[in-house]
Amino acid sequence: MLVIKCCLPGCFVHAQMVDTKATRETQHLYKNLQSSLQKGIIFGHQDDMAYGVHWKYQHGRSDIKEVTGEYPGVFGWELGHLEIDARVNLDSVPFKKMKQYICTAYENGAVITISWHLNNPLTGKSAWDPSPANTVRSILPGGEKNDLYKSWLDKVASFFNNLKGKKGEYIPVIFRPYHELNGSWFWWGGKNCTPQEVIALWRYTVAYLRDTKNIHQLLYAFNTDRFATEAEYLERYPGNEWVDIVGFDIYQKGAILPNDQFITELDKSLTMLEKIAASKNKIPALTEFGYNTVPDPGWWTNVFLKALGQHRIAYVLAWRNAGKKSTGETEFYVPYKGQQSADDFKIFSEEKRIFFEHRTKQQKLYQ
Ligand code: BMA
Repeated sequence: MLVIKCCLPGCFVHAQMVDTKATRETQHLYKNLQSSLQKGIIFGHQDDMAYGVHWKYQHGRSDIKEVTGEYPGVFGWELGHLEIDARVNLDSVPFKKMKQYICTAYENGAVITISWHLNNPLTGKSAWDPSPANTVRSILPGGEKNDLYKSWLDKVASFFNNLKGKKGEYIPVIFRPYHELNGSWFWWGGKNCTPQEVIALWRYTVAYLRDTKNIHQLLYAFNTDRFATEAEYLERYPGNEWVDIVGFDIYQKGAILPNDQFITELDKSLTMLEKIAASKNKIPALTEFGYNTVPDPGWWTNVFLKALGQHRIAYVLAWRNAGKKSTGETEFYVPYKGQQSADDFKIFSEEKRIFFEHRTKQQKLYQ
C-alpha cells in the first residue's frame, strides 16, 4: 500500500484517501478498516439504538443486544429531512437523539455510517420522486437549484461538525450519499439522469464538503444496488480520487425456498466487489442487506454466513427494524428476542470472524 508521509510528526496520509487533510481519527479509521479485512467482518445495523420492532426510544435498548448480549459494531443513521430543517428525520428519528447515539457509539469504539435520502430539490417531494429528469442538472453549478443545494450541504456540514468526541475531536463518519444509483427509484439514479451527471454531482458534493466547508472527518462510501457485472457497477463510479469505500445493497426477497439463489448471487457479487476494491485500492463493504422479517429460522448460518464465506469485506449493515409502519407494512432485518431466527442469530454472532460490539472495540479503530 502506498503511504505518503506528511511533514507533521506522527501524521500519515494514505495516498488513496479522498481527503488528504483527513483528521487523525479519520485516517486511523481508514487504515484500521483496511487492516481489519484480514481479521473479520464488522456487523452493523441501521437505527439500532433508536427503536426496535416492539419499542421506541428506550434508553440502552437494542434488538441486537437483546438477542446476542452485544450492540453491533457499526451504527447506520440517516439524514433525510435535515435539509428541510425538520426536527426528526424521514423515519421519525429526532436529530438531537441521533447525535447522542452517535457520540455514545463512537466513545465505545464503534463505526458510524450515515446515508442521506434527501428530498427531490426540484419538486420538493421525496427522494423517491424521480421526476422531472433534470433534477441532478438543476443542482449543479449554473442550475436553478444550485444555491438551494449548497444550503442543504451547509446543513449537513453543520450536522457533522456538531459530532464531537470527549476530547473535542470530530467524530469520523462514513458518509454514503446517492446510494443505489444504478436503480431508477431515486431522482439521482438510473434513467433519471446520465452517468456523467451523477458523477458530476458526486464530485461536486465531495469537493463542497471537503474544500468549501472544510469537513475533514468523512470517508466516502460509493454504493450501487444489486448488480450483474463489473461494468454495470462502474458505470457511475466517480473515480478513485473521489471514493474511499465501495459497496452494494442487496435484499433477499420472496419465499424461503430460493435461498440457494441468494447465496449464489451474494457470493458472486462479493467476489466482483472484492476484485473492484483490490484493483482500485478501496475498502469493500456490504452497505445494506437483509431479508425482511427474516422468515427463515436458519437464515443467518444457512444462508448469510455461507454467502459471506471467506470473503474479505470490512463491514455489513443490516437495514432498520422499523416494526409495523404507518403504511401497515412490517419491516425488520435482524431478529428481536423471541423472533424465529433469534437463536440462529445468536449462533451467527458467536462466529469468530463476525465482530459485534466487543471485538470491534478491541480493534481500536480510531487509534
Ligand atoms: C427504506 C424503508 C423506508 C425508509 C427508507 C429510508 O428501505 O426502510 O421505510 O423510510 O428506507 O430510511
